[in-house]
Order: sequence, then structure tokens, then C-alpha cells
Amino acid sequence: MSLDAKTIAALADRVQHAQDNVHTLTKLTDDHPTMTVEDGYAVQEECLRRWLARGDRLVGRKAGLTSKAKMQQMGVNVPGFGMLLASYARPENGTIEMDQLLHPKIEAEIAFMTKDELSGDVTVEQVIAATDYVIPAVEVIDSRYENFKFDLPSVIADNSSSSRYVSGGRPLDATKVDLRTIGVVIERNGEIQALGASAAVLNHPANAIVMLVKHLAARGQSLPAGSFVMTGGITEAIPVSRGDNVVARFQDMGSISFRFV
Ligand code: OOG
Ligand code: MG
Repeated sequence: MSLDAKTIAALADRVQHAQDNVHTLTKLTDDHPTMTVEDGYAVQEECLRRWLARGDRLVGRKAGLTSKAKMQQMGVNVPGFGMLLASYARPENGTIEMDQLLHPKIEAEIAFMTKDELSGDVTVEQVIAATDYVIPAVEVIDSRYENFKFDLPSVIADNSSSSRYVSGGRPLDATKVDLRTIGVVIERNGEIQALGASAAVLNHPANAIVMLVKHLAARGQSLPAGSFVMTGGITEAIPVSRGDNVVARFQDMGSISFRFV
């Protein structure tokens, strides 16, 4: 880390103000060029303390920038993690309010619900054994940075652009499905915008959880049982506007739809 606790707290204030009041920010690294990825996670942890203090709940974690399509789209070459808050969840077949968002994009992801604690160095097989079910998810990312342009320390401080998420479709037993070959199709207003297969996420979406658990272990933390984990967009993210109807179809796992109003 390069920044002191006072600076981390000030950056957490800045990021949360933008998140709460729906305004953009310049990259934190513009003012703090020495800021590291670790500083970014320190800002995220500081934000979590504040979210919990005002009654929000941590329901799980997100991995992001886990597919080549996403890394290329954002110009970043390593995955990053974020916190999933209860207040960001939205129901399927519902509506998402555009006036609480800046410039949202949607991503189709495989999500895992865990039933056992995971800690330290784990394998894909151990992740699957600790999984209660896998379920389709759509993430609405909404970077607080101008023009959705950032670097890794800045985006991590902004909770990896976390904004809304919707899970639905058909949950499956993770041992009964080949998690590398789930086809996904993203439609906006009846037109296909992107398609892909789940191996795009680190060759197997469970690898995102392997990395997440290692990341937590390096901080003396584990992933508790009952965590909802989103493993990252399979395709590039698709921009959306008010009035758009979105459908994400997942092979053998049903579909998720909702509308931006
Ligand atoms: C960062 C978050 C990326 C994913 O699934 O890859 C992400 C961003 O692109 O704004 O959530
Ligand atoms: Mg995502």
C-alpha cells in the first residue's frame, strides 16, 4: 500500500458520494498517481464498513474482468473483485430505475451459491463440491468514472463498478453440468447483442472463485458458506438505455429478463 489511512478514508468518502448521488468522478489515480491495487481494496474495505454501518448486508462477492472480452473492452489485464450488497439486488422480470444510474452496461454471468466455507488454496473440484447450486445472473455495472474509463486501482476502489444484479432462470447442481460449455445469448429489445460460452471466464467460471478465495486468504479472510458469487461477464458488456428490455438466455439454465425504466 502507498496511501495512509486518512487518505483511504477520504477516497472512500469520495467514491461513496458518487455512488450515492449518481455523479461521475475523475480517476482516483489522477490525484494519487502512486495508488496501488492494494490501496484500491483498502478503499473498498472502508466502503464496506460504512455500508454495514448503515444497515446494508454483504451477500457475497463479484469477480470481474475475468474474460478476454471484458479485459480487452476495459483495457485491463488482471481480474478484480468486489462486494455484492443486499441493496443492489433486483428481482427478475422487474424494472431497474435509470435515474439512479449513470451509464449502465449489462453482463451475463454464472453465479455460484456456496454451502461450505472456502479458504486458502482451493481447486475447481473443491469449489464445485462446496457449491449448493449455480444460477444465471445478469450484472448491471455502472462505473462512477467519467466515460467508463479507469485503471485497476481506481475501478477496485469503486467496488469494481458494482451497481445492480439480477439472478434467476434455473438453478442447477454444479456437479451435473459442464460449466465450461454453457452458451449465453444477450438480447436487447429482441436483438442479439452478444453471445458466448462460459469457458470464456478463466477457462472455467469456478476458477474465478479459486482466485477470489486466494485473494481473500492473502488478507486473512475466507469465503463463508452461503456466499453468492458472480464470476464475471462471459462476453463484453452491453450498454443500455431507458426503455430497453433485456433478456439473457443461458443454455439449459433458463433466462433472465428485466427492463430499464
Ligand atoms: C469492471 C467490472 C467488470 C465483469 O464481470 O467483468 C465486471 C468494469 O468493467 O467496469 O463486473
Ligand atoms: Mg460483472
